[in-house]
Amino acid sequence: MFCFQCEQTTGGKGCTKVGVCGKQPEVADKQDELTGALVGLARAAQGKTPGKETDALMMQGLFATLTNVNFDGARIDELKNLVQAEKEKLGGAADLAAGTLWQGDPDVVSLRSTLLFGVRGMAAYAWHAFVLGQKDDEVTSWLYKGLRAVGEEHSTEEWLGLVMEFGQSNLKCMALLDEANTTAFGHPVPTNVSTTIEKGPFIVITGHDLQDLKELLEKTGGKGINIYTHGEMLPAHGYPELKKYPHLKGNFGTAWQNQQKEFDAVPAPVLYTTNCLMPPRPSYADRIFTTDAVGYPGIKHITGEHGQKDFTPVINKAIELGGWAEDKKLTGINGGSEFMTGFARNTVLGVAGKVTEAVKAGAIKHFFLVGGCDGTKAGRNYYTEFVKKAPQDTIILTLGCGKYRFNDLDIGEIGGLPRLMDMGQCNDAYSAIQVAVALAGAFNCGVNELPLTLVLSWYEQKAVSILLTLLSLGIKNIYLGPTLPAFISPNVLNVLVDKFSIKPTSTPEADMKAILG
Ligand code: FSO
Ligand code: SF4
Repeated sequence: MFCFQCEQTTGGKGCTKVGVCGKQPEVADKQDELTGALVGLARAAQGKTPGKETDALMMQGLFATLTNVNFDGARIDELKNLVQAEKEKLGGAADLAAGTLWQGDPDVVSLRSTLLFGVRGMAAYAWHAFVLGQKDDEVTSWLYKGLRAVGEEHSTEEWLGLVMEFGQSNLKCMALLDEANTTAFGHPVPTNVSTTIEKGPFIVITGHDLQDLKELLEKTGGKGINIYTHGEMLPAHGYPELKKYPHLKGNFGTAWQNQQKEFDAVPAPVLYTTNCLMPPRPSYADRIFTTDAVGYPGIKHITGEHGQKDFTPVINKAIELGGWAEDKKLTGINGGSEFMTGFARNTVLGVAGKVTEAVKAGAIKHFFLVGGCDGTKAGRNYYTEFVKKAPQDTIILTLGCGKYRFNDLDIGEIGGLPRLMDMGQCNDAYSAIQVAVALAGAFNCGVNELPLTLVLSWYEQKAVSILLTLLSLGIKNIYLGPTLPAFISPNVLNVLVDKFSIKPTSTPEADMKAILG
């Protein structure tokens, strides 16, 4: 096996024996074969208009190769067979030999991998929009185009051009998902989310799929079962069409990397709708369920398309386990008992006048977007410390699961505006971009001239796709941590530093000083 697509990769170089994530070598090899088959499908589709089912298969196939999504070799094989059958229907083409993905000149491997991982991330977002009935042909066709490009030779300039073009395509994809989410569930509104679990049966739902949450809420209504979000599902509480369900009670636990500790000894089932799934411990393996792109050998999988899923096994498990006998007070990482969410673009732009006035009056000196993914490395305390050290006249925008490092801290307000605003899931980087563009408009300057610094944490391929979008927008001086991607070769890094002044995070003190002077 060879895999270096995520931040925790072995030795900062690549997993070759087994994944740090728990991925077994035969599953890694099968995922490479699936990728090769998807390249074949993309080739077969060239010059044709693939149908909706082919598009869905393309998205699902890519989604299943993301970090911490699918560890089930049988499911990966099944997907590969479906992809190959679909390819034949389109007239056939050669698959890309799996081994060639990671071979060749280090800079070419680096650029090819960057594009591939970005496309994987975008496919996940495209899929979430797709299940809500939204599709953008430009975005979908870029999945095919990107995969064809992965299987071809290009000059360095061409690769860089493709990567930037991809970034623009992913911007459209995030816009599409934003449209899909807000059309289906309304615009998020600021919402306080409790960390206390009420007594009685409950279900924990994790991942990013808001439609799965809605269907689960519908199917559990009036049954005396409460629903708690976990991880990237937390922002669901801000959406009017989800928060209206009285049994959507609060949030359980924190970010994905704490699940093996947090799910132990909990008298409730957990439903995984997307990443990040860690190998389940025997102490709780019998009460977790996967659905959609997620899979793990031996773990019960809820099948069926959205709208037709049968959650009965999860519901029965919740009733059987019964929950806690008394309300259980849990807290965030810093001991806080509430998380605030719902500061997506509509809410923030709704107070844009107030924000610009506060900047002009000197009450707000700087904005930080401290966002992205969480992970296991001890160095990720950087983000907690950074937020704690941010001066009182600064605003922190956040998104993604990295926020659990600090989202239970009370860091106060500026003129009635909370200093910490959670914009949502990682894909809601779209909201942050919209806010930055609006602020730049209000101040009649470019985004790079704003008193705004992006301090990002990355972990897996969705974060890669977002980073490429930010770069394609010409955003400079991004601080990136906790370590730089293993798939970025020294020469490619030089290009990124030259063109975009990307900076690896150092210490919160030094970075804060460099930013604020
Ligand atoms: Fe996190 Fe996992 Fe959003 Fe990722 S739960 S790490 S980029 O899949 O999704 O921030
Ligand atoms: Fe290693 Fe990350 Fe790949 Fe898992 S996804 S095998 S941890 S690089």
